Parts: sequence; structure tokens; C-alpha cells
Amino acid sequence: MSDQQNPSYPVVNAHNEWDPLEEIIVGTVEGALVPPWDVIMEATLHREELWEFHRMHGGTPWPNELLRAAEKDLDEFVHILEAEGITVRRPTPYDFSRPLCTPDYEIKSSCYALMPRDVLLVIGDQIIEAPMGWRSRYHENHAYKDLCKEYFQKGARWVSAPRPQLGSKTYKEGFVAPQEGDPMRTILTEFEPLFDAADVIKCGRDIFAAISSCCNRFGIDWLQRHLGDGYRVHEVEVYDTHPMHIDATFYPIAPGKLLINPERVRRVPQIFTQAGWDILVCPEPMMPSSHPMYNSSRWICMNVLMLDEERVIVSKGEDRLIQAFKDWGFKPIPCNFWNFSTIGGGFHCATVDIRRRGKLESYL
Ligand code: DAV
Repeated sequence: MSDQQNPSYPVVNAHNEWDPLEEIIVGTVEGALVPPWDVIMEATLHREELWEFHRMHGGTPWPNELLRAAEKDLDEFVHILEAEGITVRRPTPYDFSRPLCTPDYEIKSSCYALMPRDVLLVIGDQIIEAPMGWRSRYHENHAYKDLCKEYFQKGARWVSAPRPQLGSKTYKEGFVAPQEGDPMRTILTEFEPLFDAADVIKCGRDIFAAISSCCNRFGIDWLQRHLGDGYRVHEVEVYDTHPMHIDATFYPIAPGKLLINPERVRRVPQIFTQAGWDILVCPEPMMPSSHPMYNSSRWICMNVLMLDEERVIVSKGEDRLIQAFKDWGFKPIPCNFWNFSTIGGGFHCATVDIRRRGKLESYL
């Protein structure tokens, strides 16, 4: 009997980015809203010309033609996953349009369930609800509660990091994002632990995280202490004027293979070079600069999804990266995704791995 028929591992089981994928959550465009304008937006959005769009339309539904085009990409992606024998789960429909008011802040609405990668951090058999830095995403975890409860009933561990307050002490007063070339700085203070799950990437016993507009040192320290001695949580030094998440920047995609963004990773951590890893430099993205991108940058091409150590889902149109993957010995599976990326992110953002067939190991 194969492992697949008789799993000797838990229903939730993900130790790295490349063990054979069996079950995954894919986000949804249903009910997606433009993120409401807030203090965090200028620190996150690279293109200033988009700020006005968010100021005007934040908290309202995305234009229908953008949503439908994004949905078409997502449907193709789900189809590929299912055809490869992977179980695909979806979030519960949720009304993101309701305003919220806490003792610490008020905000016009929530956002969406487009990107489960940001919300749930799965490490081993454990689901950690992330202490997210955006007020408008504070309740996004609610769209995944049904799934978390089900996985818990089937044996998964399920915790929430300390829920952040997100009041005025969380953000630096009068913060102005750096210009290219300025020293890196981010909007968050160290008032409380914060990270999005996508600020973290797994490589067995070594976990990597990068400071961003939604992740601070306090958050990384919390994660290290929570995971305990069995794990080493490393902070990766990145350079990004509007940093958000590690998965279009620094991505261990297979044992001995680290994919890096050449603009953002200026020094590869010694631990990889010492261990003899191949450093794969992501080629320049091919998405035309004129393609509308409301949430992420063209480097979203790096945000691929590994189905196992060889098969990698990569965006159609990114021919240089597709060729590079072939040259590096991978088997790329192209899928249309630029229209999803317009309002969201890449394949890694749009998913969260629930079960991969493998064990906790050290690769470094
Ligand atoms: O630069 O495109 C993408 C965020 C991925 N979770 C970027 C950041």
C-alpha cells in the first residue's frame, strides 16, 4: 500500500515548500473588495499612481471585469491542481463589506479571501492564525474558520498568535516610505508582535522570515519561542522600499535550491552557501510594465507553487523564468495568472498548503 492510501502522517502536514502536495486551500474572488485606504497602504503599494485608486475605491467591490478575469485564472489553476490529483479546498463565503470599530481603530471594511497564504501559517501539523498588520485584514481568518475547525477535528493543532491591537502605537507616526536607494525602513513599531503568514517561508527545521510592512522583530521572536527548540527561525535581510511578504523575494523551492529576487536579496545567508545550495536568480519579469497591478509588483512571477521537487506551476507569459526552470532541471507547468495578480498575487499567495507527503527534516 502506498503512503498516499495509508498516510502515516497527520491531516495537516507541511514542513517545506516542495514535498509532494496532497491538499491545498485556494482563495476565492467571491466578495473581494478593494482594500480600504489606511495608514499601511502607502508603506505597502510600490506604485504611487495607484494610491488615488485605493483612496477613491477602497472598501468597494473590484470592478466586475477585473474580478471575472481573475476568477478565470483561478479556475484554470484549480483545474490544473485537481488534474494533478491534489485535493483543493475553498474558504467559506464571507461578507467583507461590513465596517469595523474596535476600541483601538475604525475601518471602512475588510478586504477579501483571495490570499490564504497571508492568513494561515501551517508548520508541521499546526495551523497558526497570523497576527496580521493590516486593520482591514484582521477578520480575514473568519473565512477559514470552517476549514480550521474541520482540520482540528481530524487531529491538527490549531492556535492563534496574540491578536494585535493595531492602534496608533503599532505604526510609526508620520512614516514616509523610503525611495529606492534610501536605507530600508518599515512602518511598524515593535509595540506588539506582528507578521503575515506569507512573511515566513519553510525549509524543514529552518524557517525564514523577513521584516516587512506587516512583520516586525517582535513577531519573529514570538514565532521562534512558540515553535520551540525543534526549529530555528532566521531573519533574512532583504531590501525593498515597500516590503510585504517573503515569497516574491526569497524562496527555498527544493532541497539545495534557493530562488532569489536579485533586486531584493543582496546577500544570500551564509547558511545556504555553506551548505552548498544552488542559488537560482530569478530572471527579469516579463509582465509588461503597463499591466495593471493593484496589489503586488511584477516580481510576483517568483511566486510559484511547487507540486513536488520537480513540478512547478508558473505564470504563462513568464517565458524567461519557464526556460530557467527547465535549465535548472524542473518541470514547469504554465498557467494563466496575470489577471489574478492584477488584484491579488501569485500562485503561492493564492494558496496555503495543508498536506504534503513528507517528514520534518534538516536541509541546512
Ligand atoms: O512585491 O509583489 C508580493 C507579495 C506576495 N505575497 C510583491 C509582493
